[in-house]
Amino acid sequence: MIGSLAERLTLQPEVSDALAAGRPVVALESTLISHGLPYPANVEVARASEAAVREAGAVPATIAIRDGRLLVGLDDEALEALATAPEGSVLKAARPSLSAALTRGGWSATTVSASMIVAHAAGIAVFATGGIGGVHLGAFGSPGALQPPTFDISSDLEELARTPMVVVCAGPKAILDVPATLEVLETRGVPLVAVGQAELPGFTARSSGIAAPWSVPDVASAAELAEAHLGLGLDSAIVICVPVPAEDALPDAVARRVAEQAAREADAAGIHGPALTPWLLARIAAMTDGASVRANTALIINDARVAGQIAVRLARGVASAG
Ligand code: PSU
Ligand code: MN
Repeated sequence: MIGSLAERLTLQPEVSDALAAGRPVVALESTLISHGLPYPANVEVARASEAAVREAGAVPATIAIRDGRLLVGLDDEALEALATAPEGSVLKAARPSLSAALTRGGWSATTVSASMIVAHAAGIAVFATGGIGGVHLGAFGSPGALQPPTFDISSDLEELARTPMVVVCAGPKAILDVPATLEVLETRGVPLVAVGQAELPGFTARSSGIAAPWSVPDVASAAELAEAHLGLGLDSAIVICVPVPAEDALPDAVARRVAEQAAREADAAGIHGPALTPWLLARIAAMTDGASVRANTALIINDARVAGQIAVRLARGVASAG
């Protein structure tokens, strides 16, 4: 027996103490550190996200994989190691690559899907990321159908459908086919709710131009809905979408234009598979002269803060929190 998920877990003492005492904990992913953002923005955002969770009154637990162990909570040295690892040395681990990540040794970063698996195994119910993965443009064929469909649909969507958790993000990443992503989430029974606006947040932009399936006025109502959802025991996640802070947002039209252009370039360059999302994010950073990195950084920290606030409310019991 090589080891179940539970046997592979290594929790930081602060995290296990908080969980044992029923205090609020927020899981954070690590692929955005290793594959999503350039250095030093990546390590700054990792530290600032942890600080934002703490300010809200919760304990942060950044998740990653090292030498066959599922790490729940990273110290500063580990964050730095992940952020500065030579290109290509950190595996991007998702549900389908989890066993490979554990057997190869060394560092792997966890995507939304792998982070949710590990967080759930550790007993953590609230998780923050930047933008969830979803249906890539062209997954169901391109308009005019000159290209065959790629079927590139992130394993994040499957995970959201099968793991009970509160997932806080700034919407599906703008590089995706967002309407198709919403359709898959609906089919798979995953509620998605926008906070403070009727429109679905657009990742690095305030709005995606699409109505959110559901919306609530504020974080308190989001926590109430999340508590109700988890209470039902449906085994699916609920996705809480908070818009990027206005001062760091890309204009909606700019975000959409660069996302579409980057997707066309990736297609022409033959970029596929797990490399696609990091390639698109890096290309958009270059196309916007770093403005997308500022927006991405701001939205990740904001998501961590809101996840902290939700975790605090859930730990108290929303009803008694008033
Ligand atoms: N959010 C960000 N930056 C990222 C990601 C999310 O702001 O880099 C990562 C997450 O780890 C997510 C992954 O799970 O991108 C999706 O990759 P793919 O499309 O290959 O499933
Ligand atoms: Mn993919």
